Amino acid sequence: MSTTTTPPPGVSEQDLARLAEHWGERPSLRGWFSTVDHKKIGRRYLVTAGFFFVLAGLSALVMRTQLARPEAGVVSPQEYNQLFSMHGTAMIFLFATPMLFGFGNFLVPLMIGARDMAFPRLNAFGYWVFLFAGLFMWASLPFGAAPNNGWFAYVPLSGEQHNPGLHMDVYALGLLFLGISTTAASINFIVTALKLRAPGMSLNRVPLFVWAIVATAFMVIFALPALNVDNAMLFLDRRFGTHFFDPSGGGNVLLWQHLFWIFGHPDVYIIVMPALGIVSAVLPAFTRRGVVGYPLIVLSIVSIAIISFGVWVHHMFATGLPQLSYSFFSAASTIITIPSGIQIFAWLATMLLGRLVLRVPLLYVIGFVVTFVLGGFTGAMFALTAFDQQVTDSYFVVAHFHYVLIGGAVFPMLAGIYYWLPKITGRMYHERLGRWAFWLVFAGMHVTFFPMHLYGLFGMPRRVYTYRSEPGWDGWNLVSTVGSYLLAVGLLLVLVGVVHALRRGRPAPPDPWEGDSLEWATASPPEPYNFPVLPRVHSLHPAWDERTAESVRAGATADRILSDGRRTLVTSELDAHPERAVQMPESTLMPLVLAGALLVFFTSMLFAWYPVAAVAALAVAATIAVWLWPSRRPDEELGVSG
Ligand code: HEM
Ligand SMILES: [Cu+2]
Repeated sequence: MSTTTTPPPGVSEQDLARLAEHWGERPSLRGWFSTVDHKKIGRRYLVTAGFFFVLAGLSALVMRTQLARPEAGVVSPQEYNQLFSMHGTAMIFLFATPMLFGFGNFLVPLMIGARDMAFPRLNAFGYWVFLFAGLFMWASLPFGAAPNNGWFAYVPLSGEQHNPGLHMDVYALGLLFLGISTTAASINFIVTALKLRAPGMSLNRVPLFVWAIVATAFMVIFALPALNVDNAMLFLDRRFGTHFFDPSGGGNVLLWQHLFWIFGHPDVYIIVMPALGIVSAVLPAFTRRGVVGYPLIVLSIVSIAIISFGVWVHHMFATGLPQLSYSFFSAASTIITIPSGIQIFAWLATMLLGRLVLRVPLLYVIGFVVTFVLGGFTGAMFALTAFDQQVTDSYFVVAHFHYVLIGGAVFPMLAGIYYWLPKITGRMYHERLGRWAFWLVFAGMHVTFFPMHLYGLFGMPRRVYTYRSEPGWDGWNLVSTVGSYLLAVGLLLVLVGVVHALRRGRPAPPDPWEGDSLEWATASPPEPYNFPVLPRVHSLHPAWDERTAESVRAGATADRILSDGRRTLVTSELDAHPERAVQMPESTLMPLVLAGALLVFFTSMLFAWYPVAAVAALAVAATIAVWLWPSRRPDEELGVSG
């Protein structure tokens, strides 16, 4: 039963018709390109990031095929360098973060009971920039011009002298371009979660997933500038003869590494944190109880966000920095395991105290706990500098971070995909197909990456395109490769499951799981306006709360003003007290045009067509001016009766 057919009492048919008229879009080509609906944009983020994941995964399969046997010749060393660099760069920047932001885009407004993100046009703009920047980077691979110096692009190897050609220009410009998108999305998440929460959703009633997204957004705002500055300096060094990283000109090589890891370490948490938020969101539905220790989890989210900025040097223990700094960063790296541990224990307690419903999303959550704890364990070993210096740049490291990233991000994402698929598509998935996929993914992951610990300890270095036959290396490498194919088949089955659901899936009811947060109080898929009346929140689990349901029945915030246009409610930051209604922007092509102008700018910078770049820069400025030109009537801020 969907909320369209029967309006909740207190809302008239006319109200619904008015809402549909203001928020709905006629399906047309222009409408497709100009939409600012957070649900459509969120879906596009998920699909596009999934597409980049497939490309990065195929790169990994080629690498694993090359490494199956010693002295193989599937790819050349130059090709191998580009493959692992694009694989790592794309997995981190074009898949993990955008995928999680896709979940955030779709879910944050629904979970907080709003009608859209705070800045819908900025949201659309962020998506187009992400798409264009991703294509910009991937397009270099078929031309043999892809980044080729690893995902962290250390100088001097990425400098002009050692690395002529376009490879590292693609890296620097691509990441600068992409950074615009990530920054825009982060600002949007912060403002949305602070200002658009449903009345009554005070800070202690904000869903853990939303907390996680907001903490992540803050981390992005503080961490990303370091990476942007780094890449801008790299590009200037390479193209315009500056010496930021060149010691012969007074520059400093380690400066790259410091700035990179000031960004890069928090980035690990930027990836894992929202994924942990997914776990906290999924668990209540499959344990039939709220997550244990809400305040402790919030505290741990906030402290991880802060401490993660104090540990970057643990990526540089082999650089010969002062001994004392090693001790400090080693200690900080150990301390950060505490808040992570708190969350794990809270989830375990939730599962122990709850009544488990063993569906596919919960399987992935269990797979996540097992895998992530193993990855955390090898990570704690690195915090010992002596051990770190032994295994640095060996396959042990590759094993460790795939346990963390696949265990800590990919498994939760898969849990999230199965959990929210009914909400996003309006269709249920096939349970048995989902289970098969899970077991293949889980087994494939461990068969691929567990042996890497071993041949890493036996001394096999990472980033080598081939190796001599050596006892302990040959056999285990073959095992890894077989595992990676197993994993690929499992992931393919996930995709088959999604397509099957879209084609054949049973229509989903509004709340198939009895979830506890507000997205389940909407239709599946939600109407363009999300909620017929904005709900009033009375507890941490509004969808389980009779009072919230009652408030919807009573038309709690069915203030005429809220259905009189494209409007949503602004509330106060701390206790979510209604302040006013605001007019939300209509669909527009502006975001696409601006992103397109930026694409022209970055492409012409890449090929050194500076006059074209100058014209594109003017076009960017003009578009922004048009975008910001005041056009809305001054009555856009409307008072509402509390
Ligand atoms: C889906 C299955 C995956 C397979 C089979 C795989 C395989 C590999 C292999 C073989 C390497 C080592 C290349 C080398 O050092 O010679 C590698 C590196 C890497 N992978 Fe993966 N990977 C997978 C998924 C992921 C995911 C999901 C992420 C991140 C979210 C990721 C991030 C990285 C990074 C950052 C590197 C390091 C690249 C560098 O050295 O610069 N991988 N992967
Ligand atoms: Cu780190």
